[in-house]
Amino acid sequence: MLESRLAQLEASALKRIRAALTAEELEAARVEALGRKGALAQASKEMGKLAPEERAAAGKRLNAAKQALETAFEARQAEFAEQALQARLDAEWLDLTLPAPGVRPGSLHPLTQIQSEIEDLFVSMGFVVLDGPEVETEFNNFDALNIPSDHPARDMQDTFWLKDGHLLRTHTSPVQVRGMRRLGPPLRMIAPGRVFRNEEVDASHEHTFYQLEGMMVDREVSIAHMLYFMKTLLAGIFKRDVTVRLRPGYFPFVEPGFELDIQCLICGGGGCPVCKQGGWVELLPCGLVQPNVLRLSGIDPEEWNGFAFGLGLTRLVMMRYAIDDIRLLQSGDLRFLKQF
Ligand code: FA5
Repeated sequence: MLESRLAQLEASALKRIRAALTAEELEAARVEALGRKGALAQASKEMGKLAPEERAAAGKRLNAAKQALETAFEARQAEFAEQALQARLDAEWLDLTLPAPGVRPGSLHPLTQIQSEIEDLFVSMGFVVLDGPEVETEFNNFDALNIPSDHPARDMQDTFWLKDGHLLRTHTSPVQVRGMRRLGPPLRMIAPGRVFRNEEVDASHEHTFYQLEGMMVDREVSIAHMLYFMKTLLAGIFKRDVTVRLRPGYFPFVEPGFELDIQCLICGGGGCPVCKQGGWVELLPCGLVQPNVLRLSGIDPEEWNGFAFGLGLTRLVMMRYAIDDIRLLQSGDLRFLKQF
């Protein structure tokens, strides 16, 4: 009797195992038939009540049923694993023939590009490229440039003062002073660098921007020399005719002093926020070096004279690439930088 029950039990458990559609259903079928309190365990307990001669045959039948169910269970489990693997392979399919996205090459910042072009140009004309500290002494930034402490010209450049009396240089002109003292005359130097001013930021004014100082000291330097180098500079950068105007300018360290303005290349001179609607952009102040400036750096103005200019490098970059807001240049915005 137990044997025929085992046969029935095996048949119905096999049916359930084979019909299981999910791992949960399969596990439930397994527990019911093969679990510790399952049907087979129950039947096994009943064996104790059988007569010894029946017990051997029933034991064999029980083992056979157990074997058959375990095999069916493992087979169904393997089918589920195979299905899961197939589903994953379908979902995670990769097309290895697609072209790779590629490495996007980096590029130099437009300021760095123009700076090195100007450096190459001036080096080819016998100039040296000098560097100076961004934290300067008051003496180098002002006094040595003929701007004494009570001089109103100091107010022209709003200064970031540091606690110990030093300052963040407001222009690259202190590098002239360092160059004259270190190298002496004759001297041809340029000095590109970052400068700082405590002023209101707008489309054409930054608190942190770049200038490029130029200076030549020799025995007979004239305004003609100065104009020659400045024209060569602009021709080298713009590679086409640009309209400039020269007007008198006041800087205590040059005499006479000039402002060289460029007709705004953003609006073509019609007026825009960059040129403050005036059509012209201040770009390249310059002049012949004030004798006092030479003297303060140990050069005899009876024997030597020179010219100097202070190019607004950031503004030059804006003009060359028609960038209509100076703030873009230091924004770190990749959408902007990717264009160069
Ligand atoms: C000076 O800084 C003088 N040291 C230049 C000089 C050197 C004159 C040698 C004579 C001889 P100025 O303050 O004008 O001058 O600045 C020079 C240039 O820097 C300006 O023409 C302008 O192009 C640029 N500039 C000035 N302020 C800013 C600013 N806030 N943001 C961006 N560019 C500026």
